[in-house]
Amino acid sequence: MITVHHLNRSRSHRILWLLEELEAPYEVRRYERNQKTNLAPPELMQIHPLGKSPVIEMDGRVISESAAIIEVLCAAYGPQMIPPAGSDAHVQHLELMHFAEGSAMPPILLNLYVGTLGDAGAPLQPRIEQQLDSHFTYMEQILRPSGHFVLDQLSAADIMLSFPAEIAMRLGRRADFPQLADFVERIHARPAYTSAFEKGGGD
Ligand SMILES: N[C@@H](CCC(=O)N[C@@H](CS)C(=O)NCC(=O)O)C(=O)O
Repeated sequence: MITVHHLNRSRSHRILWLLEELEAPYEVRRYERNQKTNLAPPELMQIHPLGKSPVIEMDGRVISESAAIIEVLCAAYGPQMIPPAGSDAHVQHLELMHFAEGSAMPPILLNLYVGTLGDAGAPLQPRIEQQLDSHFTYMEQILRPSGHFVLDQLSAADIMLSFPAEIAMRLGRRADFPQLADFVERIHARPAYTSAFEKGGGD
């Protein structure tokens, strides 16, 4: 049995969504963000020293980092979600699995944190805006006519990139990035996405 340590309004939705797509057996332990600080509760530190989510327990291992968790779950339950090793698509897929957290998320987080500084953060804002634009534009441009990032069907990269794409929409960038907006609409319409949302507590 897989246990998903799920924090509300977090990247761990990716994991619930994947598990629902793969119809894999799992249980969810839910954690709520502190209403004032928005941080994870200290109980998550008892599962993993970073105290963040997602974390899963599987086959006696505690596994963190959404991309790593997704790779492990696809290897066990959904090899069709990752292009065959040795293909061009596999290399592109690998890049995007890393791009999602390693490149797309840093400007999003900087925007969040620097935004709390008010005028003190103003000198950094142009660079942050430029980086947000550059990463969202890249995502917009590489979306395929099928509405997926790599294959013409759902892949693990689509699941990893769903989080920054949703944030682009929350930042009000729908009109600037219409392909990304369609992507977000389409994933939200998937039954597995909706049931993952409910399993996660609907928040
Ligand atoms: N790179 C990690 C990021 C994990 C992460 O930062 N999770 C956030 C939720 S989206 C978290 O747990 N934040 C709560 C906190 O930092 O207290 C991943 O992809 O899993």
